[in-house]
Formats: sequence, C-alpha cells, structure tokens
Amino acid sequence: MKIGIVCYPTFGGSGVVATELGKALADNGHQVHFITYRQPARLDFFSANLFYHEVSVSNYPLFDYPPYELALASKLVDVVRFEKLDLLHVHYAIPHASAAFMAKQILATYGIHVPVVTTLHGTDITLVGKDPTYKPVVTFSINQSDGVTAVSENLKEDTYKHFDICKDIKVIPNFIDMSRFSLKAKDHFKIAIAPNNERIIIHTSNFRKVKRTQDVIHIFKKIQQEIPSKLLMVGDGPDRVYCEQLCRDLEISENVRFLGKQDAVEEILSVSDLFIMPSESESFGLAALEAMACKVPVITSNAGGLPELNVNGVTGYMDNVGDIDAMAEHSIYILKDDERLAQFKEGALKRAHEFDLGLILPIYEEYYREVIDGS
Ligand code: GMT
Repeated sequence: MKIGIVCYPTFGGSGVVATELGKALADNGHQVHFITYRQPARLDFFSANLFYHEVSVSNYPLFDYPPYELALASKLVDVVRFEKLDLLHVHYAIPHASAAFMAKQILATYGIHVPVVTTLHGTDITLVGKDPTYKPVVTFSINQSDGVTAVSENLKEDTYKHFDICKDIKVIPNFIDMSRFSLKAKDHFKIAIAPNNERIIIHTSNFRKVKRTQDVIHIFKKIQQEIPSKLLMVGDGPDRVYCEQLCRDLEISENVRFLGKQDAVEEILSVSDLFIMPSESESFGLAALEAMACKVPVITSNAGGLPELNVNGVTGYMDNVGDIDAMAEHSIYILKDDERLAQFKEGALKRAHEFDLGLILPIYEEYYREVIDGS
C-alpha cells in the first residue's frame, strides 16, 4: 500500500506512535509518506520506502495566525495526486482530520478518491477536542473519516460520551518495539546516578499540567524518607520550572536530576527501578509501556485508559488521581524488598510483550485494507 501519515513531528505520544507505525509499515514493504511541518523526531535515517513532505506555511503581515490547516490540506492534495496514495492516516484529530476532509473534497474534483483514517490519541478528545472552540469541527471531521481508531476502550467511550459520533470506532492500542525498548547494559549510568546503590525512580513526560508532575516530586519526597533513592525527571515542558522550585522548597534537590528531552530514553529506563505516572488523564500511557518494556514496574493513577495497561499488584499499582500517600506507600512496598522488586519487574516485562509491535502492526494493516475496500 501507499500510505500518507499526518502527525505532530514532536516527542508527544501521538507523534511517536505515528512515526514508529510508519517505520514498521515501511519495513513491511509499504510505501510511507510523512506529511508534516518538520521531520519527525525518530525519523532521522534513510529507508527506501520512507518519504517526507514538508508543509511550509507562508506568512503574510495580515495573518496574526498563519493558516497551517490550509497549507496542510493543500500539501495533502499535492502528495495524494502525485504519489497516488491509497490511504491517508491522520494522527490526533486537531487539525489533521479536518485538513484531510478538506483535501478529500478537493481531490474529488479531480476524480480522485482517497480514504481517510483518523486515530484519536487522547487530549484531542479529552481536553482540547471537547472545548467548544473546536468541538463542532472535531465532531464533523470524525464523522467524515472513513475509518476511526482510538488507542483504548476508555478513549472510545469518552469519544462517544462527549461527541455526537455516528461512526464505529476501532480500538487499536499503543504498541512497543521490543527490540529497541529492552533492558540495556548501562551499569556505568547506574553508578554515576546512584553511587551508593540507591533505588532509581523515573518520570518521563512533556511536563504539561495534565501530567501532574509536582505529584511526582511529592511522592518521591516520601519514598526517599524510607528508602535511599534518586529521582530522574526526563523531558521538558511548562511545569518543569515549578518542579525544580518544589525540589528546592522540599530540600531534596541533591537527589533529583532533571535530564531534559532524551533521544535514547530506553538507556535511562534500563537503570531504573520504578516509573511514576500520576496523570490527571491518560488515554493509554505510552511512556508507562516504554518503562515496562525495559522491565520497570509502574505506579500510575487509575485515570483514562491506564487500567487497560497497568495490572494492579502485577506490573505495579494504580491509585486515585492526586492520592500522593497511596502512590508513595505502593512505591515503598515495591522498592523495599529485592525479591518483590524482581517479581514486579518480571510482571511489567511480561505485560509489555502483549503490546509488541509485531502483534499490533497486522491489526493496522488489516484495518487499512478494510477501509480501502469499504470506501
Ligand atoms: O499528552 C501527551 O502526552 C501527548 C499525547 C499526544 O497525543 O501526543 O499523548 C496521548 O497519546 C499517546 C499515544 O497514543 C497516549 O499514550 C497518551 O496516553 C496520550 N496522552 C494523554 O491522554 C494525556
């Protein structure tokens, strides 16, 4: 198949899923065309089946807001016509689904039909999408898509709850490339971070409000009162500065390292003992799956789709959003005993295998064929 992929080319979960999916499809012999405003992170190598088309938005003094959606729609028309794409797969509804709809209408005037699959990732539904500013367009463009997928049952339910949707939504969970995300021998990292064999706790995110990153700091404060430990905060975003200040206020700065955005996150996960994700809302929790694939148990909130990933008492624990005490207690319980920690590590890894790329890729391929045949 010749597939066009539209996504945010950033470190965000939807961009990571789109890029990894595109790479895997290309490895499987499909021709994959990424159409976005920047070369996606993790797509910095040559592959015969991978193509990148940049959307450039020309500015004009009249525009306070350059019209990206129009530039994207025009680019989609151009790429579909000249590359003869069989299907467009857009990740994150806003504004990709409506740009694809517009492109589809324009292509019809050339007698070209291209089916569109929209994948809902999370905040495009739970936060931004249901805002009245965007809701009518999001509803319309989901209903106009030829295929719609969501990354968890919970996100599917939320979509039906908050929008007037007449389409079937197929759940295809996030996946993990186990050959990349696996335990790496990085003992020298461990010695540098935890010279006295302290436990290493990790959080990775984009430090947005929805991630409740300050909860991570409060949980860690309680853990390190009981267990010698270090905290690694990976990623960057608006709340990082508040987290740094909080560490100073709680006088724990010497045990916390802010590492910023990291390409090889699997190497840092490989030396970690526990991952913390206290999110307010999380449609799936790809970062937690990445941790589990590196044999790291997870303490998460029970928000959104997290119960579809984290198995209480096996891969880690889930607690109510904001319940810092319970999250700290469960962390201490896992970390206190070497044998118990080893058991949770095995549990996390075993569960991660259930989301192996090799299992999920054929589901996407079959769904594409179904949509192409039915449209
Ligand atoms: O909010 C983020 O972390 C980024 C966001 C995105 O759409 O880029 O991630 C969402 O999509 C991921 C991939 O499908 C999911 O694993 C995340 O759970 C989801 N984030 C939220 O729902 C907050």
